[in-house]
Amino acid sequence: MDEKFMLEEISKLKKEKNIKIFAHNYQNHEVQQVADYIGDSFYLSKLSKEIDCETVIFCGVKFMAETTKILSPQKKVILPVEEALCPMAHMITSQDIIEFKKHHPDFKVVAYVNTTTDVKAYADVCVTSSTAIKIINSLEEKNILFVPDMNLGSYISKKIKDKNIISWNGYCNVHDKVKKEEIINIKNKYPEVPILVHPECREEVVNLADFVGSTSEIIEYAGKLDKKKIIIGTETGVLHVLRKLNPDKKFDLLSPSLICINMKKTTLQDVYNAATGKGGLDIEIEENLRLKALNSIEEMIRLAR
Ligand code: CIZ
Ligand code: SF4
Repeated sequence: MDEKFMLEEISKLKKEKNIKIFAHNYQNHEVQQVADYIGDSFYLSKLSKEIDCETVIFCGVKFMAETTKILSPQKKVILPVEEALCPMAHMITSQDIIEFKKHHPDFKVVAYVNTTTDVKAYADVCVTSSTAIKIINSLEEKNILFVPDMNLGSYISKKIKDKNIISWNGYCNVHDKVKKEEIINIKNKYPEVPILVHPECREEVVNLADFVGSTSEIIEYAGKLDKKKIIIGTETGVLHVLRKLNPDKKFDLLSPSLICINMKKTTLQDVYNAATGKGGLDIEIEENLRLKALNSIEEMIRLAR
């Protein structure tokens, strides 16, 4: 279908049906251009409650749309592409947590938001990459099980020395692919150019970076840096946001492997189909499960303040 036609129709349907479009920083440019709000999962989670609308079309992966539904069940929440899943979110199950707690009753379970609703229901608190350190620091418990990302877990445990943090063995198959040799090569080639990476990258990559942070932290830091060229070590979608905010700076990707196929599944056509009501997944969550998962998400929002 013609892009101009879809853009106009989406804009009309947004008004007619009181729809807001949320897009994660990792989405395609064509999707970001129709979004009312673009950001990381923490920002978009908080907005889910604050924004008054009938329908949210959530362009991201399924756990993100589910988080919006958990926080704001009266809204219709549509994930444009049902198959847009985060593989890392499926590297731990609620049964794994139940088993762990049975043997380690003195541990607090901290779940990265990149988890299923089922896992969130059994976790004590959720965190995002932009809030993890603050939230874990504020917990009274010394013993922490962090699930599911081992790379983010190892980064956090290096930053928080006075806690005993055990990580699950999950990983993001996009960030974890970046090799130490790639960052060494870039550093040798452009010694003056700062490299900003996401903590979902391996420890050996994170150790060589000039800055480590979530997408929102990378965007903020890059904006303040007085440099003409910056290398980015997170999913390529962030480059759209960075280039729009900093037209005078040049941004390159640390590695060609930084493309999340799940984040790229959503196209403008899918957003259009979702807006017309003819496509996408209408997120539904069983009420008891929703209330259990809501606890750990609300705890995240409270502790991140
Ligand atoms: O928290 C998020 O939205 C993710 C998945 C990455 C980031 O750092 O923003
Ligand atoms: Fe999941 Fe990694 Fe894709 Fe983010 S970039 S959605 S963590 S697979």
